[in-house]
Amino acid sequence: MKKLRRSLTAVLFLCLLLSGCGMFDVDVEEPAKEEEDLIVVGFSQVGSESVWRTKNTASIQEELTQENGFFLIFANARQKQENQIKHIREFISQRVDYILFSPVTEEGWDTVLQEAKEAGIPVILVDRKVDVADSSLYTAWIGSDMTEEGRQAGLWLENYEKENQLESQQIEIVVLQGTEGATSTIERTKGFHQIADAHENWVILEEPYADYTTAKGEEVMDRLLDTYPSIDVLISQNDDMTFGALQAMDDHGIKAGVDGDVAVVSFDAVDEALKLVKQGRINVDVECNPLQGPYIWMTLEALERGETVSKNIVVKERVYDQSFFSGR
Ligand code: GZL
Ligand code: ZN
Repeated sequence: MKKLRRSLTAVLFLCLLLSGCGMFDVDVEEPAKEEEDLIVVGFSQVGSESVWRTKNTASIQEELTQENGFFLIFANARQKQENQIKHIREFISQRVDYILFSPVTEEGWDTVLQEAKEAGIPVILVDRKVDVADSSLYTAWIGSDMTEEGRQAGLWLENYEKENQLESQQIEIVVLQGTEGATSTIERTKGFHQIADAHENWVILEEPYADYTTAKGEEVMDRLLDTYPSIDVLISQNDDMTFGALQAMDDHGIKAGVDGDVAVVSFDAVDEALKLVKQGRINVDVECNPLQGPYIWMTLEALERGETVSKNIVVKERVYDQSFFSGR
């Protein structure tokens, strides 16, 4: 019945248009699907703390469009869990078809996700994960293997140590961690330590949190530079914090990057950071792919067809080191 109504609407729309403006060669926009035909998705996003997050939001908004059959209700949580819990409760009262959210941190979701389950609304996690007792509280998680990202940073440092014959020297490392309790922070730290802990000459001086923002990255890196006179390596868990840390190093008259005083390892690999890799200000950038929109679209379409989807859907990504630009 719905399909019949839609095609009648389209024909009527076309007639009105052509009769109104004659037989011009206009490309007739298909009228957006009737509101009630659309799949309503409530999306609570972490915030807009980083370039990566902005790209992630854009990727999802570009796929969950009315043309693709969706009505997207977007909410920005400004990096606060209480805002996300409020969003989810609003989505439940609006009786959306799906709840999509990237949990700012992993703990504290059991109650509100139980409410979504009792309301019969499937929950899709994107990017970050939740630590809940009952994994049936969400249908699927779509994101990156961030433990592997952390390992890649460690493997690059192993190679750097070999290439510069540093195996017998003490390598002093500082780590700018992202938001405390976030999956990306937990897993990147875990992955890096899986490699670092095998090297007793790698000394991790301090691993403070800097919340994935440029301002915090600069502030924390400034304090680290004031505290530790001989930092050899910075591991920074996203490019936005790296931008701030580079500013702090400039202020301290310290050369960052290739042939510098401090080697810089970053994560996300956003365009602005890749330019700095090319310039040698950042030695290596471990990509975290923000383009999760298509994966989410495909997952929702499969669920709409009544198909089961895998619990964990991992997106593809790579590492951008100096060889990427020198073609070696
Ligand atoms: C990674 C994502 C992280 C990014 C940061 O999947 O959770 O959060 O690395 C963002 O830029 O703030
Ligand atoms: Zn200082």
